[in-house]
Amino acid sequence: MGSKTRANTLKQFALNIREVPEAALFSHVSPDGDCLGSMLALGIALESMGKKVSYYNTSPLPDNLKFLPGIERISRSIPEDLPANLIFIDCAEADRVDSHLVNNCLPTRTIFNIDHHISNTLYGTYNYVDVTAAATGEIIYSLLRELKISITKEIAINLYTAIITDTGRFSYSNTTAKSFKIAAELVKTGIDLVAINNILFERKSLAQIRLLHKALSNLVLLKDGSIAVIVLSKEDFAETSAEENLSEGLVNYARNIEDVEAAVLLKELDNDEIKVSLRSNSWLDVNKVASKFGGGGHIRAAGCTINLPLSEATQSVVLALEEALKHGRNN
Ligand SMILES: [Mn+2]
Repeated sequence: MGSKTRANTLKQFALNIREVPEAALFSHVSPDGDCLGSMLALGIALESMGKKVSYYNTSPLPDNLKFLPGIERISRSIPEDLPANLIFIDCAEADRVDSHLVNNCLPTRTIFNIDHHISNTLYGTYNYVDVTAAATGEIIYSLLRELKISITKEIAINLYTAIITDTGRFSYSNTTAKSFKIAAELVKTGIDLVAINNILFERKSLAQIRLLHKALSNLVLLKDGSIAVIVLSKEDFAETSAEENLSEGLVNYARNIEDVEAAVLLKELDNDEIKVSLRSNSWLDVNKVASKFGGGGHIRAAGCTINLPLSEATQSVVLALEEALKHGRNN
């Protein structure tokens, strides 16, 4: 896959950002290490340039990301009187932030769209979408270099977190030499790798372990073991006292089973929406499968939200995966 940097050069994007006196920063719902780390790193950098910055994310923040420098600055509610410039970080679509915001403010604001999702809809006034970046954090690093910002420890912790979470500690297929090079520069600032890794990947709450237990007992294999499905109902979350965001990464247990090509985790949320995470191992394009349900993401990792009862949503997704697997094999 060649470079698919779209719509603006990084240099032009940096020039445009440099002119902004004040900006509101947004990252996607169900936040992860990449969207929050990237947003905070960029915000801290813009503040060091003397700009006024505000930070928004409408979801509860995962406990294991609460160590990120600056995270206490993020507000959950979005005010009506937003500044003229809005920066969307790691969001494939603008309504990954908030549909109210999209309907009410976007037409009257200048939107900066910084992302690495192949499904990005280029909704910004300025778009910088690099699908070869393993994490949006890599793009932010290059942008800060372009802006001649010196990388402080606070920025480095945020960007390192962005990269190691989206690359699965440099193990997913999106990992490149550039991921390592940027990480090496970040490590030079003296960040505590052991502590960051422990918080992000090792330490678990009891509720998380209970949810893992549920997920593994609910796991089923279909189609000669090529599809692995985990379903988590509202009752499963209630019984384990686990918040929805503690299911992060559980889909990997399904994907990790030998001979599985497609793995899916379906979660029933409080508002009766079904949140779906899709993964593939070696060839299936799950971005395509997710897009059938109005979602998207990456080729090996994508997601969507379905407004159907849990069992029907499960059936539809499994059917779509079966068809995609059959189609692929016949090619
Ligand atoms: Mn990302």
